[in-house]
Amino acid sequence: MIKKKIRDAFNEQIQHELYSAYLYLSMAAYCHSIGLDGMAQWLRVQTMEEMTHAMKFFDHIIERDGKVELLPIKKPKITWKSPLEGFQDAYKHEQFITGRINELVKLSNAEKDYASNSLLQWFVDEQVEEEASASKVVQQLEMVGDSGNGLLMLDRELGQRTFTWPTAKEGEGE
Ligand code: OFO
Repeated sequence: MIKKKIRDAFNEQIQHELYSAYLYLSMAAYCHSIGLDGMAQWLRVQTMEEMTHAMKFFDHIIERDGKVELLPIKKPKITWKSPLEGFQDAYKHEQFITGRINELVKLSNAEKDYASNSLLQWFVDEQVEEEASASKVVQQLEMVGDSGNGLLMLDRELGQRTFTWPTAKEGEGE
């Protein structure tokens, strides 16, 4: 059975991951509103990924006989000055999430919870990718600057991103 301390921290992490989904979905709506449907597609895929992150914590709590308690999710920002500002916010947010994951690793070590630790190792690796992909888009947007053509080309490229549901094994957080 999962310890209360870890369970409470994982319930909070579900809230953070769902907030991530909310933030990306809000950015997707913003990108649609300014005609950048490719960026919106990238962000919609990211929203789905965040849902799978939340579900990994959800499943872990349930499998270890813990109680899932869904916490309120705050309203995300709904508009940005530019896509660049939006992706800069996303990058900052991913750095915040990395910090949360690191705190969870520390907690699971202190509590000698090896099962949680194993789950968290997946997130440690995932956060490297999460930060890298947000930062890459920030860099590309900085390069494009005010060029409308450049922005349209980047929009087309980001629009290629697709979402695939994790396999049963990944979905179980193993
Ligand atoms: Fe769940 O990794 Fe992004 O926020």
